[in-house]
Amino acid sequence: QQNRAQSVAILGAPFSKGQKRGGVEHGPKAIRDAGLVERLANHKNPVHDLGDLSFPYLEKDDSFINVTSPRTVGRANQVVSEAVSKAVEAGHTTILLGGDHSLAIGSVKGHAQQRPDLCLIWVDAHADINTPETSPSGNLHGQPVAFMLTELKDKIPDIPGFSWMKPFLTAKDVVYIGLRDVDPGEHVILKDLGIQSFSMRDIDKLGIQKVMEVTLDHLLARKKRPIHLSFDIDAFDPSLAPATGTPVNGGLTYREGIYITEEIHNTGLLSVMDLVEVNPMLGANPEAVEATASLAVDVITSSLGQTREGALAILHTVPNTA
Ligand code: HAR
Ligand code: MN
Ligand code: MN
Ligand code: MN
Repeated sequence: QQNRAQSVAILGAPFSKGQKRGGVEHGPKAIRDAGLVERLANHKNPVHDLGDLSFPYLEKDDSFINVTSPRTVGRANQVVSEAVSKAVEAGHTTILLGGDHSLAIGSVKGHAQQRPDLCLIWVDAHADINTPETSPSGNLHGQPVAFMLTELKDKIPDIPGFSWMKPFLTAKDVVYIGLRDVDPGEHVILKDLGIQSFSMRDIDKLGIQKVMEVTLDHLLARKKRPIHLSFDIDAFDPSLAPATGTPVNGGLTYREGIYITEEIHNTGLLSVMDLVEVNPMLGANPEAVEATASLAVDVITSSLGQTREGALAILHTVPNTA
């Protein structure tokens, strides 16, 4: 157990071109407005909000095969990759606020540049492991993991905008939690590569405690190494996280979600975290949006050590009355 206390960096990534619905680019603002920085005020180490990244606007970006906005997504991810790499190099535990989940390509890549031995925990209703050929939608937010894996190298055509990107992760370094909407091509890939994954059914059957035990054992038993947590808010049940682009019924409860992040915090190995797919334009009303953004804040603060037992022992004894 490594409990080296680290400073925290927050990076906003207001980006939506990995999918076709507007609004997810306002995710970083919604999460900040829900009080992220204030909620981290008691954090034992300095918290640096590095503001929002800016992404170049590309005027011409035709689809490639059926992949939408390849150059725009590729370029944005290059920006993300450099920013995450720099923040990790500076010694920060880094939090990337999305934006859509295509941003994980750059985030995990930038992280791996500094920590090539990292492992990846992907919490999501979706596996996001379509290749451009298997993708039913052409949306890159449904494909980021496929771009990372060395085993899928020959299955990924040369997409414009991605020449800077070479696969860098192997299937045994990845665990999925929360899956319940997996496309046929994705199912074959998960099975062929033997990727450790826990669907909602597995959580029902085993319980979240066992799921986390096996997850951390699978990734860390041989060697302690940095964790990249890529958390898609749609992993939660839509009753808790309605303001998101592709909600799927039967998701994580609040307690399951927070247990996942508490267990990850307790390893002392969390190094980079993405919190993606909060879309403040998709809630039925302001309360729905606020609930989703506030849940995102809870997930982040819990990953950084906020506990349900009572936080940060400032008082070591109960004060006596005078
Ligand atoms: N699997 C579908 C596709 O490839 C839907 C993906 C939805 N993705 C996200 N990220 N919201 O998890 O298009
Ligand atoms: Mn600093
Ligand atoms: Mn996702
Ligand atoms: Mn998802």
